[in-house]
Amino acid sequence: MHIANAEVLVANPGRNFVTLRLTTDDGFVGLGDATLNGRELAVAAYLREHLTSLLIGLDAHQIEDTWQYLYRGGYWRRGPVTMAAIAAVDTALWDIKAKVAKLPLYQLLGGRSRNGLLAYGHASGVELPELYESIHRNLGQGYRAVRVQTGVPGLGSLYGVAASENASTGGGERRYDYEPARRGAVPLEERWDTRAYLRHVPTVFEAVRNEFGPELPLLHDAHHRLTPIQAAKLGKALEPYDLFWLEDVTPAENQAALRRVREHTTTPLAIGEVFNTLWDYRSLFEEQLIDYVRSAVTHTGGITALRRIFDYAAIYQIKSGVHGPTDVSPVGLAAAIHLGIAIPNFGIQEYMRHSAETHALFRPRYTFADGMLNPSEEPGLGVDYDDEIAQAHPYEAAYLPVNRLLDGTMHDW
Ligand code: EZ4
Ligand code: CO
Repeated sequence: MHIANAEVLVANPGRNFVTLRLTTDDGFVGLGDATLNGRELAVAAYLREHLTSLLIGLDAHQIEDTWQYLYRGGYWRRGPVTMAAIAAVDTALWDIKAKVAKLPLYQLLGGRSRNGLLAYGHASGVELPELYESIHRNLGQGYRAVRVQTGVPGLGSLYGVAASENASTGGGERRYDYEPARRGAVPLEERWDTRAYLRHVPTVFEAVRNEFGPELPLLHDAHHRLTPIQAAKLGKALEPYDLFWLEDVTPAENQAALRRVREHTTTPLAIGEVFNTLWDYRSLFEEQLIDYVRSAVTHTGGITALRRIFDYAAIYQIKSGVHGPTDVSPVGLAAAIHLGIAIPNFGIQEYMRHSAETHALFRPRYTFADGMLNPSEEPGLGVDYDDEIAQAHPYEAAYLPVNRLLDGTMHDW
């Protein structure tokens, strides 16, 4: 069984997605997600110009060897573009192998380890009443865990907070997901003041705990914006509100920063949505500096590579917390759900829910009920790609926002 065709598909059913479709000489089709938000065409070009020709004629069963061939063989290793491209190939080959075996993909990963994946939703509000309403809406949709992002007095539109009308997805529901992301040639600019944020956030979590009680798992994302000592201070200040996790407190390229944070707080830490390989986690794991791994299948070299990361994490009692924003396509999310149901150290899965147009294009068969995600029971990933629908939604340039301090200095986003 050899790879006979490799197609790179780009479409914008509400936001941009890059999908790789591999077809074997005996007619099996596999899909992989290669979406890198705001840099989509770089991965599409990497695949089209440099990988598709290498794939034709390879034995589609040789997933590990193909992974090594693309990773070692490229000479230039790691990085989000390379690893998203490799992820798409790897995921598509797992999809094919599972279809050949006539099994849902998770069965090839060792079978089911739990009844479903606990998922967390996104709640946000500029002010408390809106935030409460947003949390109630999540609970009404069945979520049993909620990420809480808040506006900060004195600052305008902020990361993670559905403040603008164009973040609305109909039915009056305001949803933060940059869906649509700011379309056009340049990104939106936001303003940031860490002192104001650090003063305000603990008051919001106190209010939310008083309103919703002690049990509901609450998460928060600081989006790489703090210095080590600021992160330590926030973690400590949030301890009374018993967070499930605090995410991306510092830009973790500097893994040593997490030592300082850990010295000061028992608030659990989650990191890794911008990481691409196991090597990015090495000291975070070995020194037990984090509690949850945020990597997505899509940005970390696929199922093969992410499973290896989770196995390494498991020996330090570190769990999965896979990135699941709407810029990971239903193909990438389906892969995460198959992996998450099988691994021993599952923690939680982010689930933001895609738009109706996105569902029409990919027809994902994973399910979400009572706050839990479950993989499809059909052979493979349980996701399709409808070319006609894709043609009706061509690529449109769109960018994530950038972030500046009040004096105009560029800051982390
Ligand atoms: O910034 O998905 O935890 N989730 C996040 C997301 C990411 C975007 C990047 O494409 O931080 O909002
Ligand atoms: Co995040």
